[in-house]
Amino acid sequence: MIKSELCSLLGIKYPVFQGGMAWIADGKLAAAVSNGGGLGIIAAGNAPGEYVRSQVKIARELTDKPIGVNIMLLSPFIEEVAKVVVEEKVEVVTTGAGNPSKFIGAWNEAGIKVIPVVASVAMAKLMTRLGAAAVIAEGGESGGHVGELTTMVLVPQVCDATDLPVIAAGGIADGRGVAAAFMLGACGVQLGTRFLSAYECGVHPNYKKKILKANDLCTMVTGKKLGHPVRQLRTAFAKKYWDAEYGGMPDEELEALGTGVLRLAAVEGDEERGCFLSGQIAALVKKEQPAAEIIKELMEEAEPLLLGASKWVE
Ligand code: TUI
Repeated sequence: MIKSELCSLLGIKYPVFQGGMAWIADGKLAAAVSNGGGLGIIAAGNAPGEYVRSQVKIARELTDKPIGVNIMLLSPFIEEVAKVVVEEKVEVVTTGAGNPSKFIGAWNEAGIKVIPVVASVAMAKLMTRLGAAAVIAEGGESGGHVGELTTMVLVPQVCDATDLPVIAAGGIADGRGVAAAFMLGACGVQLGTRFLSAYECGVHPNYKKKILKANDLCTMVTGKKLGHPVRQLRTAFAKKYWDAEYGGMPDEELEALGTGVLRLAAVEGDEERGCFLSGQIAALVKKEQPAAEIIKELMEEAEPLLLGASKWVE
């Protein structure tokens, strides 16, 4: 069985996190993942504090295992969400899309394990100094907000730069990806796109259908002009945004074009106007299945690969 220091640090059975996908990763999905032995993570996204509190309560009804909340640092409700996670005593906070320095002290004092996403070596070093419990090294293969570096390049360098446990993310959807991440020095993995296909994932059926139909070239990155690049499926909306971005649309109009579109995709399943965030690895997501089965499959595939690594050496 695959074990790592991440399991004892967090009290989880398998070193697998479910990514905090805005408008998608709710209390029900997080509880299913935690019950399956991984770490389920509720996405705060751009939602108010009370939404996050309600989802934590839903998860607590469904599981007695540790859960996490992902805090998106560009959120307009960041201050209230930062307080809610303390009041609700969530075990783990992960952060994304920015620098969580100003919150780490208060979260640590509350006994929360703080695990920021880092997209560079400098950020990994800073988070280590400020008291993070671990870091997530997320490559640009991932869905949603992306950094410059790929997983293959980022993970070993972050592992060299910190003594903290490193969780690899971006481009991992099966046991081969898990094994590869461990070979690069990670002691855990985070998957988002793969968990979109979980039965317990309440995303709109049109979203699941698009992920299950995706191929290798199905995603593109938009939003560089406004400084927040996001990876999404190559849809009608993505092409329209791209044309606007590179056709000289003023920043305020671009901002408006990108507002509310995640909800349209995740909740309404709007295939014309929605923004369907996805990782590059969507083509490896083949069927809908329970979250616990996904985790078990990942571990069962990765284990012989790690055990058999010596086959390459004479
Ligand atoms: O955050 C994510 N994925 C996301 S957030 C999101 S919602 C949204 N995003 C952008 C604009 C509007 C709405 C959808 N998907 N993943 C974690 C992640 N964090 N990936 C990359 C980073 C990152 C990048 C740069 C973290 C820190 C960083 O440096 C910050 C700094 O200030 O130096």
